Amino acid sequence: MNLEDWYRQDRLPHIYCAGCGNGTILNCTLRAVEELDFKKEETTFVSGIGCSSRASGYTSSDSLHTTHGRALAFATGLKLVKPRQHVIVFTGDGDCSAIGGNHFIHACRRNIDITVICMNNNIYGMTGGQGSPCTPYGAISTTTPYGMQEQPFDLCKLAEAAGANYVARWTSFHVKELTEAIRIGLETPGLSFIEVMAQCPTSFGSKNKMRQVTQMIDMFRENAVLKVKADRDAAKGIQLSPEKFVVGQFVRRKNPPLGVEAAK
Ligand SMILES: Cc1ncc(C[n+]2csc(CCOP(=O)(O)OP(=O)(O)O)c2C)c(N)n1
Ligand code: SF4
Repeated sequence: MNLEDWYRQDRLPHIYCAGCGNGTILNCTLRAVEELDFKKEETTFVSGIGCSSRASGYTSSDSLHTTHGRALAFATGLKLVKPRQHVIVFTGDGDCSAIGGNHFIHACRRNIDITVICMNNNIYGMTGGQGSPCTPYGAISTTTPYGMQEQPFDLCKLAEAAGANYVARWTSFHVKELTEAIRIGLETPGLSFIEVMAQCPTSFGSKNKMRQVTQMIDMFRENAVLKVKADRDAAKGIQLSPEKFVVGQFVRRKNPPLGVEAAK
């Protein structure tokens, strides 16, 4: 199997807007799956509803395109019934942390052996750009025309605190690091959570002075701070400025997972 074989060709062309970050993230995921030499019949992609969640429909193995916010519930059921199956979830920041927020914390607490890839574009992209629990403070969305007045979730801190065995954050700019993180996530027993900051030029960039795709990519490149540097700065008492965010691996541990077949 090569990378192209993992795409469901008869579903192309895809629905994504020109310059959307989701395609890059799907490609990094399929590359990681291909590098690990997974077999189609042993791999299932699961997703909820949203632009991000459409990704599962473009894969050539079995996939479940479920209901909004419920991907992790479907994925948990699947993994418990078929513990040998590689179960990979595509979700959006709204799908994962708003309507699906409770499933998210409990999937992490259970440490169910699945890999969750959250395409965080800071808003509800599919429905026209409403604010989500991940909309940055002050950002414009259709439901926050004067700027978001609530603080956003840090999804990685949430996943780590709730019990996930592997947690990392990258962006759609960091394709090599992202592919590597997904590969490590797939190899780590227990819940692996990979948050990917993704550009949505249509519903987010256009309202936040980043009409051009390149402006969003530049923003990722300039504002992403490697975890080692952030830790070094924190030790010196230097605070991260509000527009910056940390990327890298936050946790990789061996807490007992759920859904891993017991050794006979
Ligand atoms: C139960 C239910 N409520 C609301 C919707 C409408 N809806 C579809 S996608 C979506 C938001 C998707 O946002 P996100 O998960 O962040 O994904 P994105 O489109 O940004 O990738 C909403 C509210 C729905 N399909 N089902
Ligand atoms: S609305 Fe945004 S997230 Fe959805 S396909 Fe278009 S650019 Fe991508």
